[in-house]
Amino acid sequence: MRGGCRAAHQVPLPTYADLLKRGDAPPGSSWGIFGGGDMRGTANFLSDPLRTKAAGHIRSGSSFPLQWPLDQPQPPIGHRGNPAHEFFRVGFQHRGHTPGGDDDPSNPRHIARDDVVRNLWLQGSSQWDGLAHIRHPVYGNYNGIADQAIGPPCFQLGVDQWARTGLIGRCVLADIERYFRDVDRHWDPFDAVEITVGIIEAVLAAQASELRCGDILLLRTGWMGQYMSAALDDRKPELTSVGLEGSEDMAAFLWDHHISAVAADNAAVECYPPRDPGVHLPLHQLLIPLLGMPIGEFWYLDALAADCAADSRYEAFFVSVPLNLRGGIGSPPQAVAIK
Ligand code: UVW
Repeated sequence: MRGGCRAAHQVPLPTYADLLKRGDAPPGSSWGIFGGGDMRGTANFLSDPLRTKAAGHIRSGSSFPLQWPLDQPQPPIGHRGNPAHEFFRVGFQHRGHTPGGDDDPSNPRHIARDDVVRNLWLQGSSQWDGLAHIRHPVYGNYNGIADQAIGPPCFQLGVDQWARTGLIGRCVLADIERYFRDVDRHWDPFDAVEITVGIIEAVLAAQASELRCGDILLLRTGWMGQYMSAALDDRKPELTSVGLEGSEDMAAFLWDHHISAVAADNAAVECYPPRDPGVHLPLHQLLIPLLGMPIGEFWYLDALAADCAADSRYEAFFVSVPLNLRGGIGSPPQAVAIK
């Protein structure tokens, strides 16, 4: 039990080992711990005192946006498509506007433009996976929320639950790619190799980084940088990726450090494809529906990582304001780290 979490919740939190013994809720779940009707999960660690303390990490004021453009990666990975951004001239009539104004710049009624993004897959680019993204095959959705409550007309368990306060706190970057380069060990982000708890601990120790209650853990694998630096014709959208081990050990590490969210620059945070082809996205199953932990994918971490390596400070103030989209399954992170 860490002090910051006691301050936020007043009661000691159970360990992951305790959670695995639960008889009143699915084993390994945090259901009920943040309240019976809770739909925010581990984002509840991000309390007012924690945000205030996190702001103390701003020293230089340098800011690092953490997402790629909405239409990247290109080509899109898996079944997700390309967004189409369309622009419109808007003609003003006496009582309002009408779309479809002509392109004549001298027409005094046509001073406005609108735009629309069609086919925007909220899981296609840098994103948060919301808590409705994954249902556990046995136990269902986080906190026992019924399937019928997801999407219209109830719109429960959406990213709008996080938009109300934002996801704001302290982030810690674990630069795994740099660690492997520094110790001269082979590292190819396209290998389906599992990152174990031991590897994360070694990276954090090499950086002299410590995790605290409520931290947003950012994992840089180098996957997106490698994908995006290849020539367009050479990019292979069938996914193989280094990533976190999909195990209870990993879930225990994240829960017992009271991590509020975990995000990476790869496609699934976890290793893909999974070791056991019969279990799809095993870490997603342990984190999203059982623990209620936000997962961020396809993030842009390279500029932040370069700055952290330059000043040996791997912690920053972190602000993310997901879309206020009722019931949204995912959202661009709209995230920035400020050092
Ligand atoms: C994959 O598609 C691999 O992961 P997610 O559904 O979380 O985006």
